[in-house]
Amino acid sequence: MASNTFGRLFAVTTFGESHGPAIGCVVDGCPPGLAIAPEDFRRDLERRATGRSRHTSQRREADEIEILSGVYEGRTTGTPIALLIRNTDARSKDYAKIGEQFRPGHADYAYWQKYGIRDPRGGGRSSARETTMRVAAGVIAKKWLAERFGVTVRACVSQLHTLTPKAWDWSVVEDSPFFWPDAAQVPELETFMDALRKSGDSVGARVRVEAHGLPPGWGEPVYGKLDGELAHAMMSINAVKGVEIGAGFASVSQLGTEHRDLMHPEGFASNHAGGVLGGISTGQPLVCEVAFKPTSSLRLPGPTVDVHGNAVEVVTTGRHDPCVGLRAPPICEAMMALVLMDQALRHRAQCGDVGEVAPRIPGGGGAAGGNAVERKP
Ligand code: EPS
Repeated sequence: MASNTFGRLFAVTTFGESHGPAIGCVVDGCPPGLAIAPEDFRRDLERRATGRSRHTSQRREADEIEILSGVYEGRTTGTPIALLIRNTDARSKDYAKIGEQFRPGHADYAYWQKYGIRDPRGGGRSSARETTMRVAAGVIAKKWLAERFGVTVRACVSQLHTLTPKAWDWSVVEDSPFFWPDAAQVPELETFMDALRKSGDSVGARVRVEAHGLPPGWGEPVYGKLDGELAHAMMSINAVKGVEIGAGFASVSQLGTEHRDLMHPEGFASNHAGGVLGGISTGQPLVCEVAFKPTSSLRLPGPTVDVHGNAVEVVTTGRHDPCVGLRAPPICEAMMALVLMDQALRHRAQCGDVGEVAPRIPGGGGAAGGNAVERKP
């Protein structure tokens, strides 16, 4: 299967299936000298993991990372970093029937038509289990970006089905079982999710992901645009159906005088651009929103066809998330970090000698650490 590698100078190749012996990745192009240990991965892997609450899949994976290469005496050596996580809690018998049937809305059918063969256990290669290794690679990128440039990346869930935050406080997101920026609303979300789980149905979610502290100049016109590669990165995550940068689709109904981010020596007045102009970072916060579709593995029966073309009724067993988007913030952060790390190295390679030729215009649309873009209706 081709296209398992993401990035050019910081290139991450993932491998493995949900119910295979292990999943892993090879991170090639990491600069030497970065301190990395298994403990560095723990927090983000736990943030993404299943079983953190009753609102996610109850599969219990230890997600213990093994560093197989590329690190000597606790520091990266510049050689490929191979990371491995063994699968320890797969229940393949849950998928016995699915091997012959296509779940509506799932990758099953498209994989079958393309390859003529697939590993149906736990979704195989199309499983969200693969995102574990994106998060692992993202840990390396996040650490380098923070140490080298002071760049930080954060994400939250900004919509669950039709529910949106009534207040916005980034400081409560990490303590929330839903990565939700309004602590007072959590009981409402719990009631909603409990009813949804009982019903057997699933819903979609929107994730907001931001990077702060970027210098201007990262990103390449024309085909290597920062926002273009960000869209590619986010769309490559399982279940993603839409990506917006800055004002996104709301730009359609804006006037030019509303959309443009006025510039003053003391700062940008807003950030409808989402931190990117001409595919290149402006130094404003990079802001992206990602739409996740409802999970397609449902225990509620529905008509479908089997591999022979017969009409059948499909019921999915197994341990599934009623809303995959609820576990997605760490994955979106990791993908944004991979894009930024790759672009930072590419910028350094071509334009490292240019320096900053104009005085830097600060922030825009809220001070660093605040909401970078006004909330969209
Ligand atoms: C997934 C199906 C479930 C989830 C899995 C993603 O797998 P299983 O049926 O084997 O429990 O638990 O998520 C993870 C294991 C993970 O680590 O994210 C799917 O179909 O995508």
